[in-house]
Amino acid sequence: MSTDRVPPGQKLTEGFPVLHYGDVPYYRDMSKWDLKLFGLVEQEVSISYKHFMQLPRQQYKNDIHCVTTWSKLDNVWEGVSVAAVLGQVKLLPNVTHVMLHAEEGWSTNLPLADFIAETSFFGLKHNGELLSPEHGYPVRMVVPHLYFWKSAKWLRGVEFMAKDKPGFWEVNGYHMYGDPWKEQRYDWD
Ligand SMILES: Nc1nc2c(c(=O)[nH]1)N[C@H]1C(S)=C(S)[C@@H](COP(=O)(O)O)O[C@H]1N2
Ligand SMILES: [Mo]
Repeated sequence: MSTDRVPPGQKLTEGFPVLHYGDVPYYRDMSKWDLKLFGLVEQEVSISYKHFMQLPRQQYKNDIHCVTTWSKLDNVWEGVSVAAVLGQVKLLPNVTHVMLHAEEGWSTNLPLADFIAETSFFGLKHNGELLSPEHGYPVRMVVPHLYFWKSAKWLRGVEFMAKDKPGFWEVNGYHMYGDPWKEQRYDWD
């Protein structure tokens, strides 16, 4: 049994539900895509699609937990480490939190320590397949130790900040941190 891997209030699913606010972006011209690293950095950086695809990749295996109570075990991913991306930029010493910025102004916040955890990464493939448009193509964040809403699909920017600030769902009552093992679903949990 895998109950020790399923946080309280969660149920296992075999499928891969699609959940988001707004429209799925369909890209035609990847030369227009970039990932911006900005905020409290020595110099802002824009990583092109071509450059991002040349960064070293690793395999990751994890379990994911959505706040709407589904969990999915044993996901295999291919992705770029946070260390490889941070190698492109110099952070100022006062950075404590990051805001992940996705297409259409969607965002989510997390502490720097959780962003740079060895288990967090920039996902490109899931279970052997390129991410589908619905699941975040071309690049989504994956932060498996927090509820899955912190794993921004269609990532376009990482903002480095000196204090915490609520992102899109957090403004609407979702928890600022979102630890599934403590059931931090909403800000009153
Ligand atoms: N850009 C963006 N990323 C997002 C969301 C969103 O609305 N927009 N929803 C989040 C939520 S609530 C969940 S549960 C997961 C769902 O990812 P999936 O559709 O690949 O299962 O994406 C997260 N990332
Ligand atoms: Mo979610």
